[in-house]
Formats: sequence, C-alpha cells, structure tokens
Amino acid sequence: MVRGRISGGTKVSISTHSAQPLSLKGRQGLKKRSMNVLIVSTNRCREPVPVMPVGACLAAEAAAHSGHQVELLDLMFAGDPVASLRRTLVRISPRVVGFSVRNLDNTSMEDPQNFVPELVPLARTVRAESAATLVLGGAAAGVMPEELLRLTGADWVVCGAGERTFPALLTALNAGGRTEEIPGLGWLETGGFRRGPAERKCPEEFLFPDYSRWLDTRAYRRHGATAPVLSKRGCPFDCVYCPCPRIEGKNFRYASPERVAEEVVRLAAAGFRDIEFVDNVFNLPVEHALDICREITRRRPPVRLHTHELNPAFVDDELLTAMERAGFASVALTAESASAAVLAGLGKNFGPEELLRAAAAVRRHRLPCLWVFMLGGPGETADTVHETLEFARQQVRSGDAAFFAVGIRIYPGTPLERLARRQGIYTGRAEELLAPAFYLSPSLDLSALQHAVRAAVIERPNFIRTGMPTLRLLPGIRALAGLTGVRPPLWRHTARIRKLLEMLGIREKTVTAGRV
Ligand code: B12
Repeated sequence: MVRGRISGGTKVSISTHSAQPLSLKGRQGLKKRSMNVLIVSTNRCREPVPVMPVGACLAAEAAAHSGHQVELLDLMFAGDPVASLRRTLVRISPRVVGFSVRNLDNTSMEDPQNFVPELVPLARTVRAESAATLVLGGAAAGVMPEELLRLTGADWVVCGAGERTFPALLTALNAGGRTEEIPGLGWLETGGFRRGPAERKCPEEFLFPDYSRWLDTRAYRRHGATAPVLSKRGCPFDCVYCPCPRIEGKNFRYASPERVAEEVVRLAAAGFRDIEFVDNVFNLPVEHALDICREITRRRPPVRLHTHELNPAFVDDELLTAMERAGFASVALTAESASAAVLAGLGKNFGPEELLRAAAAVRRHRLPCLWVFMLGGPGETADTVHETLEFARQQVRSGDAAFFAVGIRIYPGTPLERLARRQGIYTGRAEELLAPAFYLSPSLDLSALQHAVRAAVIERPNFIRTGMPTLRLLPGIRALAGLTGVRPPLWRHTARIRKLLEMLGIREKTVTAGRV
C-alpha cells in the first residue's frame, strides 16, 4: 500500500480538553477542521525517577494549538494501562491516536528491562476499540522508527521533533494532502520504510508546555520528579554509541535565553520547585548556557535547578559560578571513562586532562555533582577500568556520587553497532536491536569487571552501579523521601540510604572475580 496521500476527514465528537478559546467565527471554522486527538504517553519507567513526559505534552500542545480537540492519557501511574486506554478510546472516540514512546529499554546490561513489548497490547486496543489512525512519536520512535512501526502496526511515525510534523500530518489526514514532503514523517509502504526530509527546526513557540493542563503534576512531584525544560535541540558530538545526533541533527537550534528564563519563572509561579534542563548537553555553546544563567539570576525565581547533561570539557569556574548564582542545586557530569584510550574509543570530545580540570573546578565550588561513567566500551581493559575507578576514588568528593554502568546499549546505525559486528560481539539483525543488546570490550572478562565495580561500590558508600539491589528499592525509598520532605536529586543521599539499607540487611554482594 502506498501511503503518500490521504483523503477525507471524519467528523468527530468534542472531547473535554478543547484548544485555545476562539471567537464564534473561529469555532464555526474549527468545527469542520477539528479532530479528536488522543496522545498516549506510554512510559511507565520509574527509574531513576518517573520523568514528566515533556515530549508527549509538546505533541499534545502543538495539536491543540492547530485547532484540534486533544486529550493526553499518561500511563505512568495507571494501574491497568490497557483498561485506561480502552476507557479513554470509548469516551472520546479519537480520529487520531498518538503514542509517545520514550524508552525502548532501561539500557542496563545487568538488570535489563525491555519496555517495547508493552506497546503491543496498547496498539491492539487502539485497533480493537477505534478506527483511529495510529501515529508513533517520542525519542524511542526516533531511534528505531521502522521496527516500531512493524511491531505495533501503526500507520505513521514521527522521527524527531513533533511540534511541526504532527500538526502537518493532522492537517493532511483531515483535509487530504500530500505527506511525502512532511519533514520528519516516516511510514511503511510496499518497497519498505520511507521517510520525508529530516525535521531540523526548533519552533520556539511550542518549547514550553503547560504541564498542569496535561498531567497530574502533583503525582509526579510526590515521586520526586523535576519539571523538564529544554533550551535547545541538536548535538554536535560523535559519541559512537549515541543515536541522538542522527535524529535531532548536529546543529544546535536554540531558544533565546530570555524565553528560557521566563519559562523557569512561569514554572515557578505554577508551583514547580525543582526544574531540570533536559538538553542533550546543557553547557554547550557555553555562551548560551551562561546567558541562560544570567537571565535566570536577574529574575530570581524561587526554584532549584538541575541538569544531568554537563559535558566535562566545558566545565570551569565561570560556568559553575554562573550556575550557582542562577540557583542550580545539582548537576551530573557525563565523564563516561577516565582512560584516554577508552574516551577516544567512545568518540568523546575530551580526554583525562579535561576531566581532571573539571574535577578541580567542581572542588572549588559547592554545587553537588554526580559523575556518570560507562564501563566496557571500545578499548576497555582491566587496566583502563582500574584507571577509571581510581579517578572516581580520588576525584569524586564524599558528598557527591559516582554512577557506573557496565556494558553499552547497541543502537542500530551507530558506529558502535558496526564495531560490534566487526568484532563478532553482535551478530543479530539490526531490527532485533529493538530488544536490548550490549557492547562489552572483548578485552574484558565480565565477571572480573563486575567484581572490580562491586568492590569499589562496597568500599565507597557514595558509589552506585547499575543493577545494585538499592536501585530496585527506589520506588519505596522515593516515597519515604517524599514524605520526609527530601528534595531531588535523591542520589545526594546515596551514602545515607545505603547505610539505612545495610542496617536492614540489604547490602552490596561481591562476585567471584573471573579471569581477566
Ligand atoms: C534528559 C534525559 C534524561 C533525564 C530526564 C530528566 C527529566 N526530568 O526529564 C534522565 C537523566 C533522568 C533520564 C533518564 C532515563 N533515560 Co534519558 N534521556 C534524556 C535526553 C537527553 C532528553 C530527553 C528529553 O526530555 N528531550 C526533550 C523532549 C522534548 O524530546 P522528546 O521526548 O524526544 O519529544 C519530542 C519528539 O520525540 C516528539 N514526540 C514525543 N512524543 C510524541 C508523541 C507523538 C504522538 C508525536 C507525533 C511526537 C512526539 O516531539 C517532541 C517534541 O519535539 C534523551 C536523549 C534525547 N535527545 O532524546 C535521553 C533518552 C530519552 N533517555 C534514554 C534512556 C534509556 C533513559 C533511561 C531508561 C535510562 C537512563 N539512561 O538513565 C532513564 C529513564 C527515565 C524514565 N523514568 O523514563 C534513551 C531512550 C532510548 C532507549 N534506549 O530506550 C535516550 C534517547 C538516550 C539514549 N540515547 O539512549 N534521561
């Protein structure tokens, strides 16, 4: 079936969430054009914390802004997701259903959780209970669009930013228009998977959704979630494992620092007290990050700011001072490794000297810092693992934390996939990567690596590793933290939490070291 052109629009009933208020003339005009649209945020992952679905909200907002009746069903806290979806489908009979798919899996080699199978019963429910067109979007849809289309039987996939693509598709569905040229749109046809030109715009007018309109924001806050803010799109780096630059493009597209600061103020006025920048890299271009900090400092909103995305190469006193003044209460540095060979193998834009400089700058400031490492990458050996663990022991302050992931998720189309095939580490088909597969350097013995990491975690109460028992208990720990007024991020309390759990007999266990 060729799906380049669609015709016909269906008249649908009006649902509870109407778009912006309109004049009578506008309403009459809308009756013909407006469709019922249901966005389903499918993410139910609560680790390390439930994240507010900013992408789903943006897709919903863009659709509402273009005159449609939009409702967002967030499955994060739903007891029975399929039943919730069925009820909503029956109630609003949408013409279009959009699934927002954030995560394929939890990227943890030691405790893997694959979220993709959860999509199948949801897609079946849409087909069984409605005649709606099914559209996929979200970060995971950008990573493996064709495979997700095939798995779910959806009609369309939006690869990358949805603010323009989704309304353009809705218009085409409603009025009958050409779809081939819609940037970012993908679909299956007889010859296979096809997609329009890449979407490379960053429409500022939709950057900041009104979370309270779409979500149960109190539930998120109770679970220790932050409110996400995005200041730019794109990523110029070439990290061998990351699919993001391919999806978002390598050029940055920015929101103006004034707009970003105003958004922070608006979120503060709406009652959000912890706000998190979710850019791929917050501190690049450095000037943009500094300007955002200055604009926020001028406005002094009563909030604590966070980001998990600081590139160590651009961390210095000027940046940290500006961030502290703006009200940052925590940052994470994506160091990945402290070995020159491994950093080069990962395609990182920095080496150990930059890491040491960043660590020295962090020590001159009070800003709490989480150091993030991934072990097992290309070129990793027992010696390089030792280098990284030693770096963490020496450089990470006792009040900060270090997080170690073992193994690297292989995404199709990345240099890491190609390397994994050359080295015989991955031999499956590209589409089988819908289920997580991991790269581990052939020069490493997994049990020796695990032994080394666990030994470091046992020795240092502020070290965290993927798959440790504490992480499984996070929901309960977070609930307790919420009741006792602990503010994000929870990792700041790693040492205390571990001590408490040890008193209850829950502790890190060693594994027998294998051959290196
Ligand atoms: C910031 C971030 C985090 C922060 C989140 C902080 C917060 N408060 O939100 C932290 C560090 C906590 C985090 C955690 C995790 N993350 Co993360 N994270 C990101 C990052 C860098 C940005 C996400 C973001 O908010 N982007 C901004 C929004 C606006 O973009 P968006 O969601 O893609 O939405 C747009 C489009 O996708 C589209 N769209 C979205 N929904 C819909 C719906 C429809 C119908 C349509 C048409 C369009 C559409 O339009 C939106 C607007 O343009 C991405 C990388 C990336 N660039 O996507 C990874 C990423 C999303 N994370 C990922 C993963 C795996 C995780 C974790 C599972 C594991 C981990 N690494 O810790 C956890 C899961 C957390 C959870 N509970 O779900 C993966 C997901 C892919 C996968 N392998 O499954 C990504 C892609 C990184 C990667 N390269 O692997 N993450």
